[in-house]
Amino acid sequence: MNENFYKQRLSKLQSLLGSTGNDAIVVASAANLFYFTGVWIEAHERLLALVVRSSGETCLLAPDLHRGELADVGFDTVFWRDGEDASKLLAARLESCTNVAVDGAWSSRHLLGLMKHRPNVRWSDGAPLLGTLRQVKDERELELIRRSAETLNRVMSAFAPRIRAGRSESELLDELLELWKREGIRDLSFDPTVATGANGANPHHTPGDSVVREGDLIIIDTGGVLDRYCSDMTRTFCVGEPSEEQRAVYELVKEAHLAGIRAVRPGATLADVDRAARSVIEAGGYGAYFVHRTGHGLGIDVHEEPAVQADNDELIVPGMVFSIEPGVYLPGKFGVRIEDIVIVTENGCESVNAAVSKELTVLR
Ligand SMILES: [Mn+2]
Repeated sequence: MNENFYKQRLSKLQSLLGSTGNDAIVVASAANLFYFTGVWIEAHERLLALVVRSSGETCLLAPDLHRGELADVGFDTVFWRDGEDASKLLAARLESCTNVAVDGAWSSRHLLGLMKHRPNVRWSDGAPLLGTLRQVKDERELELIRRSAETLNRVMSAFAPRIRAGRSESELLDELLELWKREGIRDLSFDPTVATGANGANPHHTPGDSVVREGDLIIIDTGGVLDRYCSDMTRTFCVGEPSEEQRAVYELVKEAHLAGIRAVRPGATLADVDRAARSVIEAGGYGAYFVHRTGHGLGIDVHEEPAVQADNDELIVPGMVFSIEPGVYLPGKFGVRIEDIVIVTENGCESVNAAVSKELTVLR
């Protein structure tokens, strides 16, 4: 905790607590705790939480078995042992608090225990507070996100030539996982999507026994975790010659993706970006088949704030990081999705996955 950026994050959180009328917040997810402490702990069912009060006081409540990992963390820490009522110890740290925000990712059983000990507190969802902080990245985070993306760019480039007719989705998945391992990456952002032919019409298809056939479009969506920061990219390839419809839909999604990227600049809203991408697909007559938001924030979590969607009127600011990933999904036929992660700059954005081509690639 000797490093300045952790202190800066904490003091930003304190002032957000003040400006939103909260006396304290309970921070609890592994990702949120990492953001404020630099230590990654999966506490599973045990209670691990950081209390931050608007007055500036902080206290970490942690299972005793994590004592070693937390030795240098620099917070006032209360360790508890199995058999103790950890929520009672936590409640003691919320003495005289009236309004308390709670990490949205905290387990409800811990919250329910805490509520029992503090019946007069008004509780609220702390996810918007934490999301607001984390959605604007500092230079150090941006560098980690770029490096994580460069690893993914190499993996995707090495993987594409291995896609051929006759290979099954699960065989291809194994090769993809092997390429990640070769880069030294063991944690993935999520289970990869390898979806060939009609399976591509399911945005989150799980790879199975389906075999790639000549004339299939195949969607590959993958990402890894490097130094705790995620990457995420989707490309759609064609195995053999595409049909007229496949080509037309591919070009439409590519245009939508590029229109989304062009719409990203400080001062525009996230809804503007969604509209820019969606209107291209609507104008092409496929609006009903673009069934999800245009994108999501990315950082320590693969899905975080901000959501790039129609109802998000929040202004875009430099340092935000999110995906632009329009798609068209035609049931029984095929799907197309193209996704890059972009970093918002002073006058537009930088795509961290631009090194991997978005032109329709025909694999043979
Ligand atoms: Mn994504």
